[in-house]
Amino acid sequence: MDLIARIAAIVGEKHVFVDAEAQAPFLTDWLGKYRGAAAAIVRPGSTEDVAAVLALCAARKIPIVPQGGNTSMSGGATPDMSGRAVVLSLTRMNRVRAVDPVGNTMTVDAGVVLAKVQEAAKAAGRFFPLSLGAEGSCTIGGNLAANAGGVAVLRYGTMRELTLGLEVVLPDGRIWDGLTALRKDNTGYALRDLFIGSEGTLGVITGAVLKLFPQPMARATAFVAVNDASAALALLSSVRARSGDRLTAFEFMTGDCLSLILKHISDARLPLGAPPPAAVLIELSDADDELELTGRLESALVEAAEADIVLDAAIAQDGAQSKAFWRIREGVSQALVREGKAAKHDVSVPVAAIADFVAAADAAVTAAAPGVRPIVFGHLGDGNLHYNLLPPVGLGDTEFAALAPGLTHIVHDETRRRRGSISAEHGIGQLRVSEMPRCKAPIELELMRSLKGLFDPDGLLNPGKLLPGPAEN
Ligand code: FAD
Ligand code: 2HG
Ligand code: ZN
Repeated sequence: MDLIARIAAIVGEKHVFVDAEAQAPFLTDWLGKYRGAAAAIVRPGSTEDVAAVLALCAARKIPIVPQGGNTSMSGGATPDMSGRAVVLSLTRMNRVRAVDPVGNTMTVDAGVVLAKVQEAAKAAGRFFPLSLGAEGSCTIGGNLAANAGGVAVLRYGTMRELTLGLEVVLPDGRIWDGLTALRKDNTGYALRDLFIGSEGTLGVITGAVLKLFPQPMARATAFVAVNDASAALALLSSVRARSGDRLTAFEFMTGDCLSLILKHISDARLPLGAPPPAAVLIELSDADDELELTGRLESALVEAAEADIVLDAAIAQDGAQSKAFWRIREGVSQALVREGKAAKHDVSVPVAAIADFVAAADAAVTAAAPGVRPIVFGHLGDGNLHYNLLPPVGLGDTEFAALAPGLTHIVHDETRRRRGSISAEHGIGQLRVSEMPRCKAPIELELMRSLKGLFDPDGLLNPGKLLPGPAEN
């Protein structure tokens, strides 16, 4: 029997897509930067289906590209153009398996959409804190494979810190049942943490045990105008001193970023009139009552204004206003896509070095490419900036594409100079794979390759992603 017929016998014929129209949405990425081809798109309905498909493909040396919501910002879920790969889309596996309100855990299939997990936690009187712009379509499996961050890392940590157990199918089809809900387990190497952030290169995640938290009863949100990243950094210290770990989000946007949002996102409104030089979106959350929390935020902002750190500020008066503030921040990625083809960077540096990084990177990229437009925003409280570069006005996509690798080197060199990382949360995927030999120590690459060889000796899982081939060293 041929491969497609055998896979259809496992998952059901209607869950195998071979015609071009049905395949199309799975073969390009959210940014529209990459295109690929596949032998089939396969939608398994259970862990056993995944195991059987992987065993079959391993025997025939067929590459597998795991895919969740396909919202990767690094081309991580798009196959290459060879047409040999099977794209394994996990979105049919979308059950919340169990909620344990005593242990504060939830066990889910990997294909559950993040927003559904948040809703299920809420329905159980609990809270699942991972939050990001793509939450209506990204999946828990993708969040795990990418070790997603988002806007609440400051308080709750990344996906790695929100996860207790995993179920994973290995490239040869064996199932590792690591679905434990233990808060403490010191029995050797942390396999769970190896799979988290492995970008689908070591195994296919099919289930997870997630941590739940108490529902925050109160929220206070402010949109604050500042002069630059340096003022934002001073404001971070000042708000933190007043609010401690109630500080949940601290999101930075430059004035150019705000202008771009106003240009492209029709329902976004700035609370303080014309775009300031830069702005910060701050959110506090707690079990306190709303008045007490708003009071804390207000005092911190008054103090900062007296110290000339803040230019102006608006505190949301109700849920609708808070949502409107967040709409501004959530519109950035879409606004960027509408403006043009940006060179995207997702760097992290020590928080204290962030203003210095922005100043140095801005100076270096504009010297190298006069007129280039840095659109800088991100999770400043985590030391993570999305340092996007738009082409100079009038320069075509092809001409800018030729400049982009040099600009990326500049941005990444400024990052490394500060002992930072070239990917804080979006992962390496195919976008940054050529940067790995420049930015990772040889010993790190050697260890990563050894691990890859151990889990996936034939290199069948998500080839071309994360790890450069030996020739690219
Ligand atoms: P996919 O895009 O389908 O896949 C991502 C990677 O995971 C690929 O390498 C894929 O092969 C692998 N993978 C997927 N499922 C599995 C599985 N079950 N087992 C093994 N490997 C798997 N990211 C952030 O961290 N923070 C943000 O704030 C953020 N904001 C975003 C905003 C927008 C508008 C968009 C479009 C994206 C954003 N992202 C953000 C990036 C992206 O949404 C996240 O990385 C998300 O975690 C990806 O989930 P997904 O299900 O879409 O995964
Ligand atoms: C965000 O923080 C996402 O909004 C997307 O991580 C960033 O589009 C980007 O560069
Ligand atoms: Zn982000």
